[in-house]
Amino acid sequence: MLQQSPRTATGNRLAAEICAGLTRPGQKELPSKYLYDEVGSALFEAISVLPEYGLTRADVRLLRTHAPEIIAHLPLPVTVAELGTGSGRKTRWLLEALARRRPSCYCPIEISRSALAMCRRELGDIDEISIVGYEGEYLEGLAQVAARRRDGEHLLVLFLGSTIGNFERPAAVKFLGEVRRILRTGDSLLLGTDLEKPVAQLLAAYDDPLGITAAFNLNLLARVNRELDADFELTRFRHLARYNPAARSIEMHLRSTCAQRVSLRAAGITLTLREDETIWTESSHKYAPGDITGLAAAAGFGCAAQWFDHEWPFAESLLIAA
Ligand code: AVI
Repeated sequence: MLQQSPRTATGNRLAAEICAGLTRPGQKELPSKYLYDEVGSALFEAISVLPEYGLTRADVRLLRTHAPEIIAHLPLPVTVAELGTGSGRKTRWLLEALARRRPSCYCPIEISRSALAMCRRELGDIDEISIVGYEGEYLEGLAQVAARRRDGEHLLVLFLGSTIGNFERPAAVKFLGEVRRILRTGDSLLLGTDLEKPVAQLLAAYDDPLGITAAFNLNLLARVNRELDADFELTRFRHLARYNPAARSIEMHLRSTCAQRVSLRAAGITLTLREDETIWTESSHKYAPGDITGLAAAAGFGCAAQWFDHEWPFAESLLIAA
């Protein structure tokens, strides 16, 4: 079953957000959530198995090892809502541990239709778990899941893979605060967070020698070409990954190799770019373990338990709505 937002509303939002980012005075930006169309989702799957990018493997190791313990913390019955599923592969460990205790419903929420389809293919075979997918923005989907829950049913929200790192820090607090407002006291949030590590290791993870991350980044321009009838010439842009020490984040940019003009015909705008000017496409913030409990508290959650991966520093935190 798929709950869907109207196609035109989704397309209008994409056009409005892309135009706002590209016409902003100063640094041009594109929202990182639009990296994940069908091609982008497939490229992200490839990134997640690159030797240089340990983040997904760390997330999976923690969930595989601790899923029964995580589930044991939860009051049952529980409905699981996941914000952004990717392939859904790492969620299997949690759902299988849950299914062993009680039949439950799993609600993946995704703006990417292809990721939702991938997730259904990946997880559709788990007996005792029924899947109800939501195509749309995270908070809108979560509000729908919360509105449909039965009396006495607990909600577990999964926000894995350190997607929280793709929010600016104040926006991360605001976002988790909005999640909290949709929940009831005692509901849970399992938050995956990538931790700080040496800059050289981070740069290698976000600028891999095969160029998969570069293709992932450039595909955003290809997507704008496809969806907004734009004429970005991809060979005139280079992937750039750099560490921002003040923000403790890795930034991805697309650097224009020459002065150029680009039209987004379906949006009715034309841009000019200077040589070496960049379009900022993503930030990936890294956290210290102590930051996570502070972030949780500021958003209205207490921390019930944390699990750490030491091979690729990464944390899984079970937060409870206070
Ligand atoms: C999804 N997100 C947590 C990834 C990250 O590491 O920030 C996206 C990504 N960008 C480049 N490589 C992977």
